[in-house]
Amino acid sequence: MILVGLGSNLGDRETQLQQALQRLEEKHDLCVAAVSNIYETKPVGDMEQPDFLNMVALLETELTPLALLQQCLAVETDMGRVRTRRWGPRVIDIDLLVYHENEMNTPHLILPHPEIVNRGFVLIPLNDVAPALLLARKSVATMAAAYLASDPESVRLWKKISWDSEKRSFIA
Ligand code: PH2
Ligand code: MG
Ligand code: MG
Repeated sequence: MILVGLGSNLGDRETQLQQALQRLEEKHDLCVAAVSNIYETKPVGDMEQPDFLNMVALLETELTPLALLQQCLAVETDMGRVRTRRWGPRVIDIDLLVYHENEMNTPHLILPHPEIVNRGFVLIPLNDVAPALLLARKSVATMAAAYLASDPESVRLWKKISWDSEKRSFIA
């Protein structure tokens, strides 16, 4: 299972999420197998910025983890992302969360992403596509339920979608 998390809080957020997936599919031997619903989420870390739309996508690809990471960063740059302050607002952020059973810890990439378990804006959408996935010996479903119980406000369902693999777009 290969999973990426997407986030946007500047401009036309939904279109940018969709464009990011379209551009990932265009770039290389890669396809979007499934998507979570879209959630509107309160900013974490730096509160002085607009609310995000967040989602998670399940990918199929033969790219290595580092090659896939490069593709994600290239799409961010192509879409006009400018890195100003850490955790600041962005048109698109694409984070590699999980790459099969791969565990690695390098300066550029840590797998599985170490912050998944702390972030409602990742756990809740992840629960749509991979509820049984185990991270730190707990299932995503268990962690997502615990997160919602402790903080029901910060992540809310924004739009129910699935992925149309022929049109390469969201269907509501
Ligand atoms: N991304 C961050 C920092 N804070 N908050 C929300 N709600 N959603 C994000 O995607 C997000 C964030 C750094 O990547
Ligand atoms: Mg991020
Ligand atoms: Mg990122």
